[in-house]
Amino acid sequence: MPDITAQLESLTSQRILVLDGAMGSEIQRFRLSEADFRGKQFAHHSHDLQGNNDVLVLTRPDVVATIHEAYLEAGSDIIETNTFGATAVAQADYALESVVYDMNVAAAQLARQACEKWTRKDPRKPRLCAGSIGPMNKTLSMSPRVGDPAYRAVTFDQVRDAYREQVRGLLDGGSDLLLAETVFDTLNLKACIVAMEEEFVQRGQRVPVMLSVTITDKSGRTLSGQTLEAFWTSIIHARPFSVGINCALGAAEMRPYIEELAQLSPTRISCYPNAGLPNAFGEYDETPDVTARLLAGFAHDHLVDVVGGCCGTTPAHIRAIAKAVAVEPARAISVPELPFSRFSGLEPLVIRPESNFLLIGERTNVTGSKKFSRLIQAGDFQAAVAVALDQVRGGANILDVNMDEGMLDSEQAMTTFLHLLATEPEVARIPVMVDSSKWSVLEAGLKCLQGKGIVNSISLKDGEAEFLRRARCIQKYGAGVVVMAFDEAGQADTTQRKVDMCLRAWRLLDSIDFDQKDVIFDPNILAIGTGIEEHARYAVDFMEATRILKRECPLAKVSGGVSNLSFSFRGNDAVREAMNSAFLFHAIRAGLDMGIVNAGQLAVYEDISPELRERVEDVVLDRRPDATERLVAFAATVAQKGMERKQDLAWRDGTVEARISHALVHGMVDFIEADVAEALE
Ligand code: THG
Repeated sequence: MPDITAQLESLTSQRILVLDGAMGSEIQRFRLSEADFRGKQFAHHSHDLQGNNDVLVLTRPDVVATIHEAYLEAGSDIIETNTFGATAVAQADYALESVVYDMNVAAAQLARQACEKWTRKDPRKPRLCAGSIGPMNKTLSMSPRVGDPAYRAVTFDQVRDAYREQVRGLLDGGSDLLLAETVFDTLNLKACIVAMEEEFVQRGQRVPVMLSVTITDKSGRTLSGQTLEAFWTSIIHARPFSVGINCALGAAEMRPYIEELAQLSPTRISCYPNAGLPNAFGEYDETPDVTARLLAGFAHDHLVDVVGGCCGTTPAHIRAIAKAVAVEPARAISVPELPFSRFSGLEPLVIRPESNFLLIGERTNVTGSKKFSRLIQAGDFQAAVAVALDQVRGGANILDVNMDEGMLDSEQAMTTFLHLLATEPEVARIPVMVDSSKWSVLEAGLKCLQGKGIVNSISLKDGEAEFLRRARCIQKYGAGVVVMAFDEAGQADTTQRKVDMCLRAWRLLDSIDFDQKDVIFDPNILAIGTGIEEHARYAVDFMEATRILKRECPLAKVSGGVSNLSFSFRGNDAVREAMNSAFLFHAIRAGLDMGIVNAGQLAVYEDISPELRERVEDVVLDRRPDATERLVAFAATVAQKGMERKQDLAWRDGTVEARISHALVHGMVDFIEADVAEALE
């Protein structure tokens, strides 16, 4: 078996490669009848088969072979198998689930034979066959029922299993590579990536993978709402040979998106547009020379490595494209992989060295909010989504979701809630952190996220083998991971134990090639001010551990559950907020990148009154033995209410500069328009 990856790398370093064009419209030219589609094999099948193009590899292989021939003759380097809809999910419409594997094997054999014939003719131009994997007619991120947004027509496991069967057939039939295309719902693609990965592991062999998304319109988003960069962030863990765009738009409209992708992705870039935008009759009439000129322009500007055609393109288009790109140089661009952690919801979240501290909204947690818990237990998921929205409007950059409650079916609650969140665009923008102490709940959550989320958490509590098993699984879903400083003996409390446990986990993750940028350490924020002497150094030790971990593992991030710190002052929000905020002030300086907080309810450090601040910092920084006593005594004199809750409008008396500055620091939008208007005068 030749190494196809090496072959593709070498070919694309020499020239632009050409895919084939549309299959469907070529099939239409044959004006096949119901009897043609049925053939002998399905003469008495229960369902009409006309229009089921995928079945033709079994019933009219001559037609499919003729089309492959035409594209190879026109100059395609890579042709696609006729398997766009050959999955059990899509074939259910025709009651042909039982022959899906055979379809994929037969289709791959047909394409492979045609390729081998043309490679023999001219060995200097090797031809390769790509197993085509379509998006399916059922989608994991959107509900087909208007009145039931949490409903899904299909489960992640069904999609994954259907793709697994297709992938197995395509590989058994001899596909040189796999091409998952026309992706409009990233979660379907993520299920496909899991299927590919599992099949590769079972076979002990991988083939190159090409991934191609569809940008539906000028919004620059997928149908399921992701921006291009969010899409890319969600699937890059597949380590594809190429990432690209096909369908929906013509080359002219696709250009800005190809430019964006070519700047972003260290992979090769593919592009196979439709023959322009459809006319009033839904037909494509961009001529071969126009498509070819546009694609040659992309090649000229070093934007693409692989080009071809989608809907409306013909062998004449491919011939023109092949001719036009033959005179362009290979792209020969290598985009560096930047050392930034990246996560995504519908939009990307990139953590750069200069990024601000990130807020992870804590209130969508049944153990962390009485209100949220009450809503979930009552089944009022809509109102629970409003809690999420509150966190986002309060500044949350990531949303922590936890359903660990004895009375709940936590897997189901997690699934329903995440399905609903996906339909609230203001919330779905940001990445989700799935929070649970049960692995099955974490995995249920991963199966709902089309973006790149974060698992909260894994640890060495159940030993190294279990830790690695979970880490590998997270890798397959392409999520980040919070690693808690916890081992077989229990929770780390001292600086040394926190660092040791995190570094032990780090080495294990490294042994399985876990992306370092996807690792988030949590060295345990534990309650201080409890009156117990051993607890006095908890905050200081957390900060010290943070400093060391950031030094030892510069690509990793550090996070923590900030509100834990002030548990012993429950009931006195003013003191809790002051403690949390003073802690954050110092922990961020020690390198803390993000924290689970009540977004929208954080006190501003500078606003804490000097007496309170001094007493709070005495406790946080463990500055004197009687620190807790003094804070407890002082706490009794401060209002029990948190700061943000009472509207203090004294700041409105300041100058316009001071007012705008106050609004920016506190994230208040109420007066900003009037203040800005005044400032502009
Ligand atoms: N590390 C990681 N994950 C975590 C934690 C951590 N997840 C859970 C928790 N700790 C972080 N989340 C919260 C959420 C809420 C509160 C504390 C931590 C909290 N809630 C109020 C209370 O209990 O007093 C509830 C108030 C209400 O009901 O309105 O303090 O450390 N990786």
